[in-house]
Amino acid sequence: MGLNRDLVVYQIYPRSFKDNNSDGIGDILGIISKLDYIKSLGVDVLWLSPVYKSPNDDNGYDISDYKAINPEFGSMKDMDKLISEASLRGIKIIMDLVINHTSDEHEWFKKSVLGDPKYKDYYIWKDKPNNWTSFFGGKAWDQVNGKYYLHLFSKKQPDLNWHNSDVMNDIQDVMKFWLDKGIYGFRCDVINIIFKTSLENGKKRFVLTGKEHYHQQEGMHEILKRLRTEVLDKYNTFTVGETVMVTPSQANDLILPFRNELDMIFSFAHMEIDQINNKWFKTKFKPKKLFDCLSRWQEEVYWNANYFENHDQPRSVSRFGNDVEYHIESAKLLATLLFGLKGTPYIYQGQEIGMTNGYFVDMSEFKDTETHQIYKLGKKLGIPKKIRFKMMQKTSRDNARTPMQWNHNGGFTSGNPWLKQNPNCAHINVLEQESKPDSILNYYRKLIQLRKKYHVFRYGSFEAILKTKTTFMFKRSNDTHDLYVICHFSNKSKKINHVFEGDILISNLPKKVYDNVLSPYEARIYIKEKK
Ligand code: ISL
Ligand code: CA
Repeated sequence: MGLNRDLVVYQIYPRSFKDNNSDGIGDILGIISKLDYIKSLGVDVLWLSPVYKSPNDDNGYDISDYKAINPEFGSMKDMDKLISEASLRGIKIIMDLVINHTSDEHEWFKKSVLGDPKYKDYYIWKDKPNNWTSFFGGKAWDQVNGKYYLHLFSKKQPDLNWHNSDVMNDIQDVMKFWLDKGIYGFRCDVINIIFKTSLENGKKRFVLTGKEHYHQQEGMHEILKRLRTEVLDKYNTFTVGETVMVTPSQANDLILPFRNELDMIFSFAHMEIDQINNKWFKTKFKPKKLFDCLSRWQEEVYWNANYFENHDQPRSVSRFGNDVEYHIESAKLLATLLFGLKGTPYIYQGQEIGMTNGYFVDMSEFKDTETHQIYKLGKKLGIPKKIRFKMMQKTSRDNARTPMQWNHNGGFTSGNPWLKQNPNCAHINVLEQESKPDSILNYYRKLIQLRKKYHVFRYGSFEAILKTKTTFMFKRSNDTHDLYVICHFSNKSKKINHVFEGDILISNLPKKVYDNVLSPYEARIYIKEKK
C-alpha cells in the first residue's frame, strides 16, 4: 500500500483527554466515551500517545512492557474495545512506537543489569562514560552496579542497543502483536537517533554533545528498511517518524517511496524558528521566519506531516497567535494555514477549540520531567530564577498537557486532575463551541470537510506567492482548481497590493467586502475553477 494522502490525524494524549473513573487521570474508557465527538470532527486516524505499562517517569515514553496496558489507563480488554469501537466508526488507530529506549523498569533492562547472557547487550554499557549530553540537559550516562549505561533522555530511559539482533527481533515481535490487533501503524518516537555508530567522545556543543555519532546514521536507515519489509509491508500500515534536527534532504531520505522506510516525518524546523541563541531561555516569534521555513519544506520535501502542536510543544495560539485580544481569529488563522498546506494535517487534542498555554504560577505545578531538568540546568548556567520560571511558563511541555476542556467546569474529571486545569475552561470549551456555528471547533470541521471535498487541498501543488513580515500567501493548484491561501499574522490591519482571484471559499472573518485590507489575524482561502 502506498502513501494515503487523504487522511487527517487527531492526536490524543491519553493522560489528559478524558477521565472515566474519577482518579484524575485520563483513560481508555474515557477515550471511548468521546469517540463520537472525534468522529464528528471528520478525522480519519487517531494517534495515541503511549498507553503501555510504564512507571511514568516521562509519562509513558518510558515503557516497562510493550505488550501490556498501563493499569492507570485501563486493561487490554479496554484497548481491544477501543480498537473495535473506533473501527466501527471508520477511525483507524496508530500507536506510539518508542524504540530508542525502554524504561529502566523493563524486564530486559533488569536482566541486562544482572548480566543475563541473553540480555546483557540489550543496552549500551561502558566502564567509563563518554562526554555525550542528553536531550533533557546534563550528562547522558548513569551508573548501576559499577557500570555506566547510555540514556539520551532521562536516566530512567536507557537506550536500546540496536547493534544486537535480538533487540530487532523482539521489537518486530512487539510491532506484529499490535498490528495483529488491528492497529493501523505507528508514530515512531525519535526514530532518527536509534542507531549509535560509535561511542567515541563527541565534538563539544551547547546542546547534544555526541550527536554526530547517532544522528541520522546509515544504520538507522537499514533498521527502518528492515522494519518496513519484514513487518509493516505485510499489513496495510501508516507510519510517521518523529525525527529531530533533520534537513529537507534528510527528510526525503526517510520518506521517498523507493527508500522503503517511512511514509512521512515530523520535522522540528518550524518549531525552532522562535528559539534564539540557546534553546530554552529566549524566544521570539517572527512570522516571516515561519513562512520561509514552511515554504522551503513545502517546496523541497516529498510529503509533509504538518503540525503546529503536539504534547511536547506549547499551544500554537499562545505561541504564534494572540491568545488574548485575538484568540478566536488567530486560532482560526492557524487552522487555515495548517489545512492550506500540502501534506497530512495533524490536530492535537484541544487545538480544535483553541486551547491556550497552561496557567502555572509556581514551579511545583509543573509535572514534566524535562521542564524540571531544564529549570535546574538553567540554574547551573547562572540564569536567574525569575527568568527561568517565566521561560518555563512559555515553553514547558505541560502547556500542551493540561486537561482537555470539555465544558465550563473543565469536564475532564470529577476527581482531582493530575495536572492543573486551565481556569479559562470557563469560556474555552467544547460544549460552548458546539453550540456556536462560528466557533473555532466548527471552523476546524468546515476545513476538514473542504479538504475532503476538493482534491486540490490534498493533491494540489504548492507555490509561495507573497511573504512579507506579517503576510503569507500561497497557491495550490491541480487540473481543475487554484486555491489561494492568505494568512495575516499581526495585531494590525494591513493594506496589500494584490488583486485577488476567485471566490472566497472560507475566511475567519465574515466580512461584507473582501478588499485589499487584511484585518488583524485575518485568513482567507479563495478558490478559482479552471475553465
Ligand atoms: O520535547 C522536546 C522539546 O521540548 C524534545 O526535546 C523532545 O524530547 C524530543 O522531541 C523527543 O520527543 C519524544 O521523545 C521523548 C519524549 O519525552 C517526548 O514526549 C516524545 O515526543 C523521549 O521518548
Ligand atoms: Ca482515570
